[in-house]
Amino acid sequence: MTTIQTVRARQVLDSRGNPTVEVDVVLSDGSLGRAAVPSGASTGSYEAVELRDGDPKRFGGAGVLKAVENVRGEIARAVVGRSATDQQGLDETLKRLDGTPNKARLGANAILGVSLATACAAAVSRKLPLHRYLAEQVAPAVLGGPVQPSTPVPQFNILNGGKHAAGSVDIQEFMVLPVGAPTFSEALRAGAEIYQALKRVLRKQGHSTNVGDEGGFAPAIGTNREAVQAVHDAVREAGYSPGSEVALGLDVAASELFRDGAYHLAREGGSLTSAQWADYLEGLARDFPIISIEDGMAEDDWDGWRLITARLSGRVQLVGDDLYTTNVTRLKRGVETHASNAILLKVNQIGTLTETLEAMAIARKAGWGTVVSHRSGETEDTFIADLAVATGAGQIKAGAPARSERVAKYNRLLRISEELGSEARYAGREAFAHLKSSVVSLPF
Ligand code: 2PG
Ligand code: MG
Repeated sequence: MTTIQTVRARQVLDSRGNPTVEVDVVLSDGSLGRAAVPSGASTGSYEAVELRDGDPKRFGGAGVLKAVENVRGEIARAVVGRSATDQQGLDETLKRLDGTPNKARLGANAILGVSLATACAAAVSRKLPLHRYLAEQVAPAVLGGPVQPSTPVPQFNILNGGKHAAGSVDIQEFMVLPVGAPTFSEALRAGAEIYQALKRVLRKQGHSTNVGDEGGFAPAIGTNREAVQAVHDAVREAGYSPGSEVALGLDVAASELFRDGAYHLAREGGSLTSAQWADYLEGLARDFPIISIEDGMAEDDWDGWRLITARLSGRVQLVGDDLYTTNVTRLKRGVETHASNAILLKVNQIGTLTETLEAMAIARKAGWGTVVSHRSGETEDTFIADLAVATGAGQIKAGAPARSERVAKYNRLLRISEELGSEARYAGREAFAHLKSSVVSLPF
Protein backbone atom coordinates (compact mmCIF):
# COMPACT_ATOMS: atom_id res chain seq x y z
CA MET A 1 0.00 0.00 0.00
CA THR A 2 1.32 3.44 -0.91
CA THR A 3 0.63 5.92 1.85
CA ILE A 4 0.72 9.68 2.18
CA GLN A 5 4.01 10.68 3.73
CA THR A 6 4.24 14.46 3.51
CA VAL A 7 1.75 17.24 2.79
CA ARG A 8 3.08 20.66 1.87
CA ALA A 9 1.10 23.81 1.12
CA ARG A 10 1.88 27.30 -0.08
CA GLN A 11 0.20 30.49 -1.18
CA VAL A 12 0.55 31.13 -4.93
CA LEU A 13 -1.17 33.59 -7.29
CA ASP A 14 -4.09 32.91 -9.60
CA SER A 15 -4.76 34.44 -13.03
CA ARG A 16 -6.32 37.57 -11.51
CA GLY A 17 -3.33 38.11 -9.26
CA ASN A 18 -5.15 36.92 -6.15
CA PRO A 19 -3.64 34.45 -3.69
CA THR A 20 -4.74 30.84 -3.82
CA VAL A 21 -3.74 27.53 -2.25
CA GLU A 22 -1.30 25.07 -3.81
CA VAL A 23 -0.72 21.67 -2.22
CA ASP A 24 1.99 19.04 -2.71
CA VAL A 25 1.34 15.50 -1.55
CA VAL A 26 4.34 13.15 -1.35
CA LEU A 27 3.82 9.41 -0.96
CA SER A 28 5.88 6.76 0.79
CA ASP A 29 7.35 5.68 -2.56
CA GLY A 30 8.42 9.26 -3.35
CA SER A 31 5.59 10.02 -5.82
CA LEU A 32 4.66 13.71 -5.87
CA GLY A 33 1.24 15.14 -6.73
CA ARG A 34 0.51 18.86 -6.92
CA ALA A 35 -2.74 20.78 -7.21
CA ALA A 36 -3.63 24.48 -7.26
CA VAL A 37 -7.13 25.62 -6.31
CA PRO A 38 -9.19 27.88 -8.61
CA SER A 39 -11.45 30.73 -7.50
CA GLY A 40 -14.70 32.25 -8.80
CA ALA A 41 -15.92 35.84 -9.16
CA SER A 42 -19.62 35.23 -9.88
CA THR A 43 -19.85 32.73 -7.06
CA GLY A 44 -23.05 31.01 -6.00
CA SER A 45 -24.31 31.59 -2.46
CA TYR A 46 -24.41 27.85 -1.82
CA GLU A 47 -20.79 27.13 -2.66
CA ALA A 48 -18.45 25.60 -0.11
CA VAL A 49 -16.47 28.28 1.71
CA GLU A 50 -13.24 29.62 0.29
CA LEU A 51 -11.25 30.56 3.39
CA ARG A 52 -9.63 34.01 3.06
CA ASP A 53 -7.52 35.68 5.75
CA GLY A 54 -9.43 38.96 5.83
CA ASP A 55 -6.27 40.80 6.86
CA PRO A 56 -6.58 44.14 5.06
CA LYS A 57 -2.83 44.71 5.27
CA ARG A 58 -2.08 41.67 3.10
CA PHE A 59 -3.52 41.21 -0.41
CA GLY A 60 -6.48 43.40 0.56
CA GLY A 61 -7.77 40.63 2.82
CA ALA A 62 -7.64 37.96 0.10
CA GLY A 63 -4.65 36.06 1.50
CA VAL A 64 -5.03 32.32 2.09
CA LEU A 65 -2.38 31.79 4.77
CA LYS A 66 -4.96 30.42 7.22
CA ALA A 67 -6.01 27.80 4.68
CA VAL A 68 -2.35 26.99 4.02
CA GLU A 69 -1.78 26.60 7.77
CA ASN A 70 -4.80 24.31 8.00
CA VAL A 71 -3.29 22.06 5.33
CA ARG A 72 0.14 22.03 6.96
CA GLY A 73 -1.25 21.38 10.44
CA GLU A 74 -4.58 19.76 11.13
CA ILE A 75 -5.20 18.28 7.69
CA ALA A 76 -1.68 16.88 7.29
CA ARG A 77 -1.92 15.21 10.70
CA ALA A 78 -5.20 13.57 9.70
CA VAL A 79 -4.07 12.22 6.32
CA VAL A 80 -0.41 11.27 6.73
CA GLY A 81 -0.21 7.49 6.80
CA ARG A 82 -3.47 7.03 4.88
CA SER A 83 -3.62 5.06 1.65
CA ALA A 84 -3.25 7.42 -1.32
CA THR A 85 -5.42 5.28 -3.59
CA ASP A 86 -8.44 5.25 -1.30
CA GLN A 87 -9.80 8.54 -2.67
CA GLN A 88 -13.28 8.05 -1.25
CA GLY A 89 -11.93 7.27 2.21
CA LEU A 90 -9.61 10.25 2.08
CA ASP A 91 -12.34 12.65 1.00
CA GLU A 92 -14.68 11.35 3.69
CA THR A 93 -11.94 11.92 6.28
CA LEU A 94 -11.43 15.48 5.06
CA LYS A 95 -15.16 16.19 5.13
CA ARG A 96 -15.55 14.79 8.66
CA LEU A 97 -12.47 16.57 9.91
CA ASP A 98 -13.93 19.89 8.81
CA GLY A 99 -17.25 19.01 10.40
CA THR A 100 -19.34 21.83 8.88
CA PRO A 101 -21.83 21.40 6.03
CA ASN A 102 -19.93 23.86 3.79
CA LYS A 103 -16.29 23.31 4.77
CA ALA A 104 -16.23 26.68 6.47
CA ARG A 105 -13.92 25.65 9.31
CA LEU A 106 -10.83 24.42 7.44
CA GLY A 107 -11.76 25.99 4.10
CA ALA A 108 -12.86 24.23 0.91
CA ASN A 109 -9.73 25.66 -0.73
CA ALA A 110 -7.53 23.87 1.83
CA ILE A 111 -9.47 20.61 1.55
CA LEU A 112 -9.70 20.58 -2.25
CA GLY A 113 -5.97 21.11 -2.64
CA VAL A 114 -5.30 17.95 -0.62
CA SER A 115 -8.03 15.94 -2.33
CA LEU A 116 -6.76 16.69 -5.84
CA ALA A 117 -3.04 16.55 -5.07
CA THR A 118 -3.50 13.09 -3.54
CA ALA A 119 -5.19 11.81 -6.72
CA CYS A 120 -2.29 13.23 -8.75
CA ALA A 121 0.28 11.57 -6.48
CA ALA A 122 -1.54 8.23 -6.62
CA ALA A 123 -1.55 8.36 -10.43
CA VAL A 124 2.22 8.95 -10.42
CA SER A 125 2.66 6.08 -8.00
CA ARG A 126 0.64 3.78 -10.25
CA LYS A 127 2.64 5.01 -13.27
CA LEU A 128 -0.55 6.04 -15.02
CA PRO A 129 -1.51 9.32 -16.66
CA LEU A 130 -3.99 11.08 -14.36
CA HIS A 131 -6.95 10.55 -16.69
CA ARG A 132 -6.29 6.81 -16.81
CA TYR A 133 -5.90 6.54 -13.07
CA LEU A 134 -9.17 8.44 -12.55
CA ALA A 135 -11.01 6.42 -15.21
CA GLU A 136 -9.82 3.04 -13.99
CA GLN A 137 -9.42 3.43 -10.25
CA VAL A 138 -11.44 6.35 -8.96
CA ALA A 139 -14.46 7.18 -11.10
CA PRO A 140 -16.11 3.73 -11.51
CA ALA A 141 -16.70 3.27 -7.77
CA VAL A 142 -18.51 6.59 -7.47
CA LEU A 143 -20.19 6.68 -10.88
CA GLY A 144 -21.53 3.17 -10.35
CA GLY A 145 -19.76 1.23 -13.09
CA PRO A 146 -17.10 1.37 -15.77
CA VAL A 147 -16.76 4.66 -17.58
CA GLN A 148 -16.29 5.32 -21.27
CA PRO A 149 -13.59 7.99 -21.53
CA SER A 150 -13.94 10.55 -24.31
CA THR A 151 -12.48 13.91 -25.17
CA PRO A 152 -14.99 16.63 -24.31
CA VAL A 153 -16.73 19.22 -26.48
CA PRO A 154 -15.16 22.50 -25.39
CA GLN A 155 -17.34 25.49 -24.57
CA PHE A 156 -15.05 28.35 -25.63
CA ASN A 157 -15.97 31.60 -23.93
CA ILE A 158 -14.88 34.08 -26.60
CA LEU A 159 -16.83 37.16 -25.52
CA ASN A 160 -16.84 38.14 -21.85
CA GLY A 161 -19.36 40.28 -20.01
CA GLY A 162 -20.93 40.55 -16.57
CA LYS A 163 -18.60 40.33 -13.59
CA HIS A 164 -15.71 39.14 -15.74
CA ALA A 165 -15.51 42.28 -17.89
CA ALA A 166 -16.48 45.70 -16.57
CA GLY A 167 -18.10 47.87 -19.25
CA SER A 168 -19.16 44.98 -21.47
CA VAL A 169 -22.65 43.42 -21.78
CA ASP A 170 -24.79 41.95 -18.97
CA ILE A 171 -24.64 38.30 -19.99
CA GLN A 172 -21.39 36.87 -18.64
CA GLU A 173 -20.27 34.41 -21.32
CA PHE A 174 -20.82 34.02 -25.05
CA MET A 175 -19.46 30.68 -26.14
CA VAL A 176 -18.87 28.55 -29.22
CA LEU A 177 -19.15 24.76 -29.11
CA PRO A 178 -17.61 22.89 -32.06
CA VAL A 179 -20.07 20.01 -31.79
CA GLY A 180 -19.51 18.84 -35.37
CA ALA A 181 -15.72 18.58 -35.22
CA PRO A 182 -14.31 15.10 -35.84
CA THR A 183 -11.68 15.26 -33.08
CA PHE A 184 -10.80 17.38 -30.08
CA SER A 185 -7.85 18.90 -31.87
CA GLU A 186 -10.08 20.02 -34.77
CA ALA A 187 -12.52 21.43 -32.20
CA LEU A 188 -9.68 23.43 -30.66
CA ARG A 189 -8.63 24.62 -34.09
CA ALA A 190 -12.20 25.79 -34.78
CA GLY A 191 -12.29 27.60 -31.42
CA ALA A 192 -9.00 29.35 -32.09
CA GLU A 193 -9.94 30.35 -35.64
CA ILE A 194 -13.31 31.68 -34.52
CA TYR A 195 -11.63 33.60 -31.69
CA GLN A 196 -9.33 35.33 -34.20
CA ALA A 197 -12.27 35.94 -36.53
CA LEU A 198 -14.22 37.55 -33.69
CA LYS A 199 -11.31 39.90 -33.15
CA ARG A 200 -11.62 41.01 -36.79
CA VAL A 201 -15.42 41.31 -36.58
CA LEU A 202 -15.21 43.49 -33.46
CA ARG A 203 -12.40 45.63 -34.88
CA LYS A 204 -14.43 46.25 -38.02
CA GLN A 205 -17.29 47.45 -35.83
CA GLY A 206 -14.92 49.81 -34.05
CA HIS A 207 -14.95 47.92 -30.74
CA SER A 208 -12.11 47.32 -28.34
CA THR A 209 -10.53 43.88 -28.46
CA ASN A 210 -9.20 43.98 -24.92
CA VAL A 211 -10.01 40.80 -23.05
CA GLY A 212 -11.89 39.88 -19.88
CA ASP A 213 -11.01 37.48 -17.05
CA GLU A 214 -11.45 34.33 -19.14
CA GLY A 215 -9.59 35.56 -22.21
CA GLY A 216 -12.66 36.40 -24.31
CA PHE A 217 -13.03 39.87 -25.85
CA ALA A 218 -14.82 42.43 -23.72
CA PRO A 219 -16.29 45.02 -26.09
CA ALA A 220 -18.56 47.83 -24.93
CA ILE A 221 -21.15 46.48 -27.33
CA GLY A 222 -24.74 47.73 -27.04
CA THR A 223 -26.86 44.69 -26.26
CA ASN A 224 -26.64 41.00 -25.47
CA ARG A 225 -28.25 40.28 -28.85
CA GLU A 226 -25.55 42.25 -30.67
CA ALA A 227 -22.93 40.24 -28.80
CA VAL A 228 -24.52 36.96 -29.89
CA GLN A 229 -24.70 38.31 -33.44
CA ALA A 230 -20.99 39.18 -33.40
CA VAL A 231 -20.11 35.66 -32.23
CA HIS A 232 -22.40 34.16 -34.88
CA ASP A 233 -20.73 36.34 -37.56
CA ALA A 234 -17.33 35.21 -36.33
CA VAL A 235 -18.26 31.54 -36.78
CA ARG A 236 -19.17 32.26 -40.42
CA GLU A 237 -16.18 34.52 -40.97
CA ALA A 238 -13.92 31.67 -39.82
CA GLY A 239 -15.52 29.42 -42.43
CA TYR A 240 -17.65 27.22 -40.18
CA SER A 241 -21.35 26.68 -40.45
CA PRO A 242 -23.18 27.95 -37.35
CA GLY A 243 -25.43 25.23 -36.00
CA SER A 244 -24.31 22.07 -37.71
CA GLU A 245 -20.58 22.50 -37.12
CA VAL A 246 -20.38 25.05 -34.36
CA ALA A 247 -23.23 25.75 -31.96
CA LEU A 248 -23.46 28.74 -29.64
CA GLY A 249 -23.77 28.78 -25.86
CA LEU A 250 -24.39 31.35 -23.13
CA ASP A 251 -23.62 31.58 -19.46
CA VAL A 252 -26.03 34.26 -18.32
CA ALA A 253 -24.88 34.10 -14.66
CA ALA A 254 -28.38 35.39 -13.95
CA SER A 255 -27.94 35.46 -10.16
CA GLU A 256 -25.86 38.58 -10.79
CA LEU A 257 -28.81 40.27 -12.57
CA PHE A 258 -31.51 39.27 -10.07
CA ARG A 259 -32.66 41.74 -7.41
CA ASP A 260 -36.00 42.10 -5.64
CA GLY A 261 -37.69 39.46 -7.73
CA ALA A 262 -36.66 40.81 -11.15
CA TYR A 263 -33.88 40.55 -13.73
CA HIS A 264 -32.17 43.91 -14.24
CA LEU A 265 -30.34 44.69 -17.45
CA ALA A 266 -27.86 47.44 -16.65
CA ARG A 267 -26.53 47.88 -20.17
CA GLU A 268 -29.65 47.84 -22.29
CA GLY A 269 -31.99 48.92 -19.51
CA GLY A 270 -35.13 47.35 -18.16
CA SER A 271 -36.16 45.04 -15.36
CA LEU A 272 -37.97 41.86 -16.32
CA THR A 273 -40.05 39.26 -14.50
CA SER A 274 -38.91 35.64 -14.74
CA ALA A 275 -41.48 35.03 -17.49
CA GLN A 276 -40.34 38.07 -19.48
CA TRP A 277 -36.72 37.08 -19.00
CA ALA A 278 -37.56 33.57 -20.25
CA ASP A 279 -39.13 35.22 -23.34
CA TYR A 280 -35.96 37.23 -23.86
CA LEU A 281 -33.72 34.15 -23.73
CA GLU A 282 -36.13 32.10 -25.81
CA GLY A 283 -35.98 34.83 -28.46
CA LEU A 284 -32.20 34.51 -28.62
CA ALA A 285 -32.42 30.72 -28.79
CA ARG A 286 -34.96 30.99 -31.60
CA ASP A 287 -32.92 33.39 -33.71
CA PHE A 288 -29.49 31.86 -33.18
CA PRO A 289 -28.19 28.26 -33.04
CA ILE A 290 -27.87 28.26 -29.27
CA ILE A 291 -27.51 24.77 -27.83
CA SER A 292 -26.67 25.58 -24.22
CA ILE A 293 -27.78 28.21 -21.71
CA GLU A 294 -26.13 28.15 -18.30
CA ASP A 295 -27.64 29.90 -15.29
CA GLY A 296 -30.40 31.43 -17.39
CA MET A 297 -32.25 32.02 -14.13
CA ALA A 298 -31.03 33.02 -10.67
CA GLU A 299 -29.91 30.55 -8.01
CA ASP A 300 -33.10 30.84 -5.92
CA ASP A 301 -35.60 31.38 -8.73
CA TRP A 302 -36.67 27.73 -8.90
CA ASP A 303 -39.96 28.70 -10.59
CA GLY A 304 -38.06 30.61 -13.27
CA TRP A 305 -35.85 27.57 -13.84
CA ARG A 306 -38.81 25.24 -14.20
CA LEU A 307 -40.42 27.65 -16.63
CA ILE A 308 -37.44 28.01 -18.94
CA THR A 309 -36.69 24.30 -18.79
CA ALA A 310 -40.28 23.40 -19.66
CA ARG A 311 -40.08 25.74 -22.64
CA LEU A 312 -36.64 24.97 -24.03
CA SER A 313 -35.37 21.64 -22.74
CA GLY A 314 -36.25 19.71 -25.89
CA ARG A 315 -33.63 21.51 -27.92
CA VAL A 316 -31.48 23.56 -25.55
CA GLN A 317 -29.31 22.39 -22.70
CA LEU A 318 -30.18 24.33 -19.53
CA VAL A 319 -27.15 24.13 -17.25
CA GLY A 320 -27.33 24.73 -13.51
CA ASP A 321 -24.17 26.30 -12.08
CA ASP A 322 -24.98 28.69 -9.19
CA LEU A 323 -28.26 26.79 -8.95
CA TYR A 324 -26.58 23.56 -7.82
CA THR A 325 -23.01 24.54 -6.88
CA THR A 326 -22.02 20.88 -7.48
CA ASN A 327 -24.01 20.08 -4.34
CA VAL A 328 -25.90 16.79 -4.28
CA THR A 329 -28.71 18.10 -2.06
CA ARG A 330 -29.53 20.98 -4.39
CA LEU A 331 -29.05 18.79 -7.45
CA LYS A 332 -31.57 16.23 -6.17
CA ARG A 333 -34.15 18.99 -5.79
CA GLY A 334 -33.41 20.04 -9.38
CA VAL A 335 -33.86 16.51 -10.70
CA GLU A 336 -37.13 16.03 -8.79
CA THR A 337 -38.59 19.33 -9.97
CA HIS A 338 -37.22 19.24 -13.56
CA ALA A 339 -35.44 22.51 -12.94
CA SER A 340 -32.85 21.94 -15.69
CA ASN A 341 -31.42 19.21 -17.90
CA ALA A 342 -27.70 19.64 -17.27
CA ILE A 343 -25.22 20.53 -14.55
CA LEU A 344 -21.94 22.41 -14.41
CA LEU A 345 -19.37 20.67 -12.20
CA LYS A 346 -16.75 22.75 -10.42
CA VAL A 347 -14.46 20.95 -8.00
CA ASN A 348 -14.04 23.98 -5.75
CA GLN A 349 -17.77 24.58 -5.37
CA ILE A 350 -17.98 21.45 -3.23
CA GLY A 351 -14.39 20.89 -2.13
CA THR A 352 -13.53 17.23 -2.81
CA LEU A 353 -13.08 15.04 -5.87
CA THR A 354 -15.43 12.35 -4.57
CA GLU A 355 -18.30 14.77 -3.99
CA THR A 356 -17.83 16.18 -7.50
CA LEU A 357 -18.13 12.66 -8.89
CA GLU A 358 -21.20 12.01 -6.71
CA ALA A 359 -22.93 15.00 -8.29
CA MET A 360 -21.95 13.75 -11.72
CA ALA A 361 -23.38 10.31 -10.92
CA ILE A 362 -26.77 11.76 -10.02
CA ALA A 363 -26.90 13.97 -13.11
CA ARG A 364 -25.95 11.04 -15.28
CA LYS A 365 -28.60 8.80 -13.78
CA ALA A 366 -31.15 11.51 -14.53
CA GLY A 367 -30.03 11.48 -18.17
CA TRP A 368 -28.65 15.00 -17.95
CA GLY A 369 -25.75 16.67 -19.69
CA THR A 370 -22.58 17.22 -17.65
CA VAL A 371 -20.03 20.01 -18.10
CA VAL A 372 -16.73 19.99 -16.17
CA SER A 373 -15.74 23.60 -15.56
CA HIS A 374 -12.90 25.92 -14.61
CA ARG A 375 -13.35 29.12 -12.56
CA SER A 376 -12.77 32.68 -13.72
CA GLY A 377 -9.74 32.76 -11.40
CA GLU A 378 -7.49 29.94 -12.63
CA THR A 379 -3.92 28.70 -12.49
CA GLU A 380 -1.73 26.52 -14.69
CA ASP A 381 -3.30 23.47 -13.04
CA THR A 382 -4.93 21.13 -15.59
CA PHE A 383 -6.72 18.62 -13.36
CA ILE A 384 -10.14 19.33 -14.93
CA ALA A 385 -8.93 18.28 -18.39
CA ASP A 386 -8.09 14.80 -17.10
CA LEU A 387 -11.30 14.70 -15.08
CA ALA A 388 -13.46 15.51 -18.11
CA VAL A 389 -11.83 12.77 -20.19
CA ALA A 390 -11.75 10.16 -17.43
CA THR A 391 -15.44 10.49 -16.66
CA GLY A 392 -16.59 10.82 -20.26
CA ALA A 393 -18.34 14.00 -19.09
CA GLY A 394 -18.91 15.01 -22.70
CA GLN A 395 -18.25 18.73 -22.24
CA ILE A 396 -15.67 21.04 -20.68
CA LYS A 397 -15.77 24.78 -20.09
CA ALA A 398 -12.34 26.33 -19.71
CA GLY A 399 -12.63 29.84 -21.18
CA ALA A 400 -11.28 31.31 -24.40
CA PRO A 401 -8.69 29.50 -26.52
CA ALA A 402 -6.28 32.21 -25.35
CA ARG A 403 -4.33 33.15 -22.18
CA SER A 404 -2.11 30.49 -20.67
CA GLU A 405 -4.29 29.52 -17.69
CA ARG A 406 -7.14 28.73 -20.13
CA VAL A 407 -5.02 27.24 -22.91
CA ALA A 408 -3.23 25.01 -20.36
CA LYS A 409 -6.42 22.92 -20.10
CA TYR A 410 -6.94 22.74 -23.86
CA ASN A 411 -3.29 21.90 -24.50
CA ARG A 412 -3.49 19.18 -21.86
CA LEU A 413 -6.48 17.76 -23.77
CA LEU A 414 -4.35 17.68 -26.93
CA ARG A 415 -1.70 15.68 -25.08
CA ILE A 416 -4.30 13.32 -23.64
CA SER A 417 -5.80 12.82 -27.13
CA GLU A 418 -2.34 11.90 -28.37
CA GLU A 419 -1.85 9.47 -25.48
CA LEU A 420 -5.21 7.83 -26.14
CA GLY A 421 -4.44 7.46 -29.83
CA SER A 422 -7.18 5.53 -31.58
CA GLU A 423 -9.12 5.33 -28.28
CA ALA A 424 -9.58 9.13 -28.33
CA ARG A 425 -13.28 9.35 -29.07
CA TYR A 426 -14.46 12.97 -29.37
CA ALA A 427 -17.82 13.34 -27.61
CA GLY A 428 -19.17 15.70 -30.31
CA ARG A 429 -22.94 15.66 -30.86
CA GLU A 430 -23.32 12.64 -28.57
CA ALA A 431 -22.64 14.94 -25.65
CA PHE A 432 -26.06 16.38 -26.40
CA ALA A 433 -27.96 13.12 -26.55
CA HIS A 434 -30.10 14.42 -23.67
CA LEU A 435 -31.77 16.86 -26.09
CA LYS A 436 -34.61 15.50 -28.22
CA SER A 437 -33.89 17.73 -31.15
CA SER A 438 -31.28 20.38 -31.30
CA VAL A 439 -29.95 23.26 -33.28
CA VAL A 440 -27.03 21.22 -34.48
CA SER A 441 -29.20 19.60 -37.10
CA LEU A 442 -30.96 22.81 -38.17
CA PRO A 443 -29.83 24.67 -41.31
CA PHE A 444 -28.60 28.01 -39.97
C1 2PG B 1 -19.11 30.57 -14.19
C2 2PG B 1 -17.64 30.75 -13.86
C3 2PG B 1 -16.67 30.17 -14.81
P1 2PG B 1 -16.85 32.18 -11.90
O1 2PG B 1 -19.95 31.38 -13.81
O2 2PG B 1 -19.48 29.56 -14.77
O3 2PG B 1 -16.84 30.56 -16.13
O4 2PG B 1 -17.34 32.00 -13.42
O5 2PG B 1 -15.70 31.29 -11.71
O6 2PG B 1 -16.53 33.64 -11.76
O7 2PG B 1 -18.02 31.79 -11.02
MG1 MG C 1 -21.61 29.94 -14.61
